[in-house]
Amino acid sequence: MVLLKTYLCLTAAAVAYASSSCTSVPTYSQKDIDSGAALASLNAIALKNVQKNYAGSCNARNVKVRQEWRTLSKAQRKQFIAAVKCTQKAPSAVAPGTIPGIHSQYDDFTYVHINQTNKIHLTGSFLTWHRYFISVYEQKLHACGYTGNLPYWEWGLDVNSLRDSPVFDGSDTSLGSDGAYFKHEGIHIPTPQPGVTVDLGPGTGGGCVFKGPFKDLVVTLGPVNLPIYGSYNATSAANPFADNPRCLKRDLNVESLQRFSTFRNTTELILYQKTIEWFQGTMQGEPPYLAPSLGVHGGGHNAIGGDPGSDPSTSPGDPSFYLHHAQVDRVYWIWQNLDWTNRQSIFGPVNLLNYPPGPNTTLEDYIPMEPLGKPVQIKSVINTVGGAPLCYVYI
Ligand SMILES: *[C@@H]1O[C@H](CO)[C@@H](O)[C@H](O)[C@H]1NC(C)=O
Ligand SMILES: *[C@@H]1O[C@H](CO)[C@@H](O)[C@H](O)[C@H]1NC(C)=O
Ligand SMILES: *[C@@H]1O[C@H](CO)[C@@H](O)[C@H](O)[C@H]1NC(C)=O
Ligand SMILES: *[C@@H]1O[C@H](CO)[C@@H](O)[C@H](O)[C@H]1NC(C)=O
Ligand SMILES: [Cu+2]
Repeated sequence: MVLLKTYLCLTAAAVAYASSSCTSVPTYSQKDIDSGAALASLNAIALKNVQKNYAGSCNARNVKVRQEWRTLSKAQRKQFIAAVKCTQKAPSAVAPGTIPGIHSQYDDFTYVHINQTNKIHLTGSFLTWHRYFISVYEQKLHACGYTGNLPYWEWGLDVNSLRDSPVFDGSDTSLGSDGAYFKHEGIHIPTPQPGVTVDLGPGTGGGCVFKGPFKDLVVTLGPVNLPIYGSYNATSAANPFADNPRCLKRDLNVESLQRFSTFRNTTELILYQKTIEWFQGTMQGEPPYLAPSLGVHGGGHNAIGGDPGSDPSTSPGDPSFYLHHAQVDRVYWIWQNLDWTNRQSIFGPVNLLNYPPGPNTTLEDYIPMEPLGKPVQIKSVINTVGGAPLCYVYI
C-alpha cells in the first residue's frame, strides 16, 4: 500500500476546523483504489478514529467486532449458519394467525421490512433504519447461541466470480449456492427517475438454490415487487402477507458487481462524497447524485438476484441479505468515522422520494421495530459505539 506524503482534509468544514476535526487520509493511487488496498486502509483509519467515540456502556473491552465472511473460521461460519437456521425455527412474535405468511422469527424480519418499505428506502432513515434492523437480527443470532458477530460481504472480492465466492459456493460453510441455471433474459430495474431503468443481462442461475445451506429454505412472504426476466414489469402476490410457499431462488450476476459495486465504486463513494445527502444518494444510485444507476447498494442486491433477492421489499427473505447490508453499514461507518464531527446528521424525507409529500426525517424520529425490538430514536444509532443499543466496529 502506498502512503504518500500528501495528506488532505476531506471536507471544507474540516479544513475550517482543522485543529479539532481535520481528518487526514492518504492520497491513494488508482491501483490501490482498484485492488481494495485503499478501502482496507480507510477501514483501518476509521477504526482508529472511532476509539474516541466510545460512550455509555460501550468501551474498548466489550466492543463487538464485525468481520468479512471469509475471515471467519469454518467453525465460526457453521455456527453462524446454525444460528440463522435456529431463527427460522424460533417462534414468530407476531400474533398467531394474523399474517399467514409468517412461520418463524426469521420471517418476522422480512415482514417488518416489507411493512415499512416505503418509509425506509430513498428516505432520510435509509442508513440508520437498516443499521438498527441488522443489529436486532444480530441480537437474535446471539440468542440462538452464535458467539461471533454479524459478518459482512465485501463485494469487491467477488467481482470476477460469485459462484466461487465463499459466500455463495454451495459448500457447507457458505450461504448456499447459485440458483439452478435455466435459460432466461435479464431484468430491467426501475430507477427513481420515471421511465428510466437499469438493464442487466441474465445471471448464471435463475432457479432454486441447489446446494449447501438454505437449499431447502421455503420462502413464504411476498413477492411484492419482483422483476420479471425479460420484462419491464414486476410481479406481486395477490396478498404478499399470505402463505406463498416457494423455493429460495438466486441468479448470481457478476455484471451487477462489475458495474456498480467494485472496490473502485465503494472507495470513490467514501472518498468523494462530502455530505450525507450526496453520500446516501450516490450509494442508492439516485439522480441527481448519480446518473441512473444501482449504486453500490443496488449493485450488491442484484448480484444476488432471484426471489426474493431482487425484490426490494422482500429481499431479507434471502439470508445473504444481512451480509450485504452489513457491508452497506460498514461503508457508512467508514465514511462517518473519517470526519466524525461533520457526519452525524441525516437528510431526506420520511416517505420514499417524498411520495406522498411529507416532513423530512429528523434525528428525534423513531425507528419502529416491533415486534422484534423496541423502537429507538435515529440519534441513538448514529454512533455504532454509543452504547445501548449499539456497540460494534468493523475490521
Ligand atoms: C406496519 O407498519 C406501520 C408503520 O409504518 C405500523 O403502524 C403498523 O403497526 C405495522 N403493522 C404491524 C402489524 O406491525
Ligand atoms: C407489462 O405491463 C403492461 C401494462 O400493464 C402490459 O401491457 C404488458 O403486456 C406487460 N408485459 C409483460 C411482458 O408482462
Ligand atoms: C464502477 O467501477 C468500475 C471500475 O471498477 C467502472 O468501470 C464503473 O464505471 C464504475 N461505476 C460507476 C457507477 O461509477
Ligand atoms: C425538506 O428538506 C428539503 C431540503 O433541505 C427542503 O427543500 C424541504 O423544504 C424540506 N421539506 C419540509 C417539509 O420541511
Ligand atoms: Cu431495505
